[in-house]
Amino acid sequence: MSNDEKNDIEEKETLKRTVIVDPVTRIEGHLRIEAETDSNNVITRVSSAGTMLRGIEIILKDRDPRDAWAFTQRICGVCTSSHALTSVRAIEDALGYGIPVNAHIIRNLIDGAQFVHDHVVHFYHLHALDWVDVVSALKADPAITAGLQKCISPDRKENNTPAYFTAVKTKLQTFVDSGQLGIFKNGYWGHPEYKLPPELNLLAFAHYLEALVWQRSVARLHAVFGGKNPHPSFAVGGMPCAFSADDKKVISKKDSATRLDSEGLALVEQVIKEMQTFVNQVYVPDTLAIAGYYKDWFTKGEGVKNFLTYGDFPLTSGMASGIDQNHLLDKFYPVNIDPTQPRKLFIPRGVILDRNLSDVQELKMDASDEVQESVSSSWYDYSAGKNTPLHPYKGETTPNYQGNFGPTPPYTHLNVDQSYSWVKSPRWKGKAMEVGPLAHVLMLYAHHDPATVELVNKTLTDLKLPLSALYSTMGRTAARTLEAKLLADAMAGWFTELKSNIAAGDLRTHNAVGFDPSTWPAHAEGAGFLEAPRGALGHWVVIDNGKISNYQAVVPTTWNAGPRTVDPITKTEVSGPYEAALVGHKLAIPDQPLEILRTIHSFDPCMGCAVHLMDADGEELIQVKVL
Ligand code: NFE
Ligand code: MG
Repeated sequence: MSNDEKNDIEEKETLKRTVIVDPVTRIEGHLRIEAETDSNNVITRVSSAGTMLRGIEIILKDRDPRDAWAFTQRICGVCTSSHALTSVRAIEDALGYGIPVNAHIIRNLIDGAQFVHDHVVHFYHLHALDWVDVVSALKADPAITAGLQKCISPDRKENNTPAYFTAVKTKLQTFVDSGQLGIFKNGYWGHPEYKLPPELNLLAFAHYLEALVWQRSVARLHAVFGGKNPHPSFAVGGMPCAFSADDKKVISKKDSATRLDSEGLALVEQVIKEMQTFVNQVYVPDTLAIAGYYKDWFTKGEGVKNFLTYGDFPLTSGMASGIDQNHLLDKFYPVNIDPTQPRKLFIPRGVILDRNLSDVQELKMDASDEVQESVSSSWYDYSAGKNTPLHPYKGETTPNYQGNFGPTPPYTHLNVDQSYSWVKSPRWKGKAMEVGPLAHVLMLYAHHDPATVELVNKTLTDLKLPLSALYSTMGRTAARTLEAKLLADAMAGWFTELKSNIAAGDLRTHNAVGFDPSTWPAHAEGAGFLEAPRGALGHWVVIDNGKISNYQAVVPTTWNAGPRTVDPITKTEVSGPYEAALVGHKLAIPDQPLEILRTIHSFDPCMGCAVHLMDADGEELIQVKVL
């Protein structure tokens, strides 16, 4: 090798660097990404680290299981209903409660509303600014913007005039002129990777503002059924709301003192329509328009190629009225991949391995060798040893930061070859799994759900893309949009079912039978499941002598953000979905790692959910350094 060549290599070595994004903003909680790059600024290895610790699982020990939902709900204020619903299902599974058919429907409506609300907020307020250059919108022609909206959303009759977009532009100009960009301050405005024309940037900014108003309005569905939002109320055994079939009829005491009447139901119907209108006329067209300018993002950011769903939204059509004793978990919801058989869950349960949609694997939540959590790269200990993953029934939550290579702050790097995160690493049979909207849409597609197949195929045809385009950053983002539409439409159907049940005289929303702890077994175990907006959520509970003896929540963002593990058979490194998705990204400007944000945001992280633990003494454990 000549000296020149040697110098060249040495120079390239010095150009290698680790790009650190800490904290990743426009997410919930604290996430740090350490991305190692080569001399061409291409990412070669990534470490995803949750840098925050909280403590719900420990707090639940020795409590009454009927109260668990209220505690677990405080894991997160973003998925405001998800943990509560998963928790009541876990307790119902453990104790063998059936719930009324109407309670299924109300839960579906609350959960569905959570999805549609959360997805719109994520798209406009958390993720869009990775694609939309707000400052460029100042160059837009309002008349062309109005024409653009008429073109991509012809059904929209309001907010579509040049005057409207002039007013939006003035608002933005005033904001910028004030010198206080506020929440827009740290954007990489002017970055060459922003590709939208100014008019599309202005249109998206207008919808950013509209979505703020819309999300407040549609949150009312939760308040009607659950008393408030965030954190609507739930109950083991059903739902804590009672119906009145006829407003004028005197309700007997046994039916309940507080009741939901025709006015409340009319409001629910109105909210579902508001959801469908905004999704159909704004969210879907905006996603397609923006995606059309970023087609290269349909070929990068894939991740681990494996997808997992627990399934959700029990389908009640055809169920006898009254109490449904058969809703409990695995035993009654086996994987159902025969498209000729009616599904029992709107989103089916299963595992897709290596993109293979024609061979969905069965998943059992209570099988000890399927779902497991590893702490081999996390700041915890397990009594059987750090490298022995545990099924959640046997799960342990023993933080150990200093003994597990947590660096003393202030630090510049984590010990990424040792332990480097507060997030555990959930695995299915040792494999990393992506959960979330893309997993949902793929699972529906694999089950030949007619609405999904039609919507996905039409979207891909419009964008002139193959099915494989879904396995990407933009595919993940588009899947989120499409499932918001699928769910808003499904909600309208579920609401019709609820109304006809009420009209037929079935007013039951709660099953009090079995509520007395003296009737419970001395030992019981149960698993609750749900699809949250960010993916598969499971709670596992062990009840001994009427009290919780172990409680483990394995959360969507834990699946996606968890750190590396070692494959038990091949002994090779298994990256988590965030880590795998970022490898191969080329950073146009390493100091402005917009590409990292695009892919990480496409998963919609919620680190509060992912690390639901806390330091019992409330002491500062890590000082987060913004680099
Ligand atoms: Ni904190 Fe959550 C959702 C749950 S996330 S937002 O969706 O469960 O991992
Ligand atoms: Mg947990």
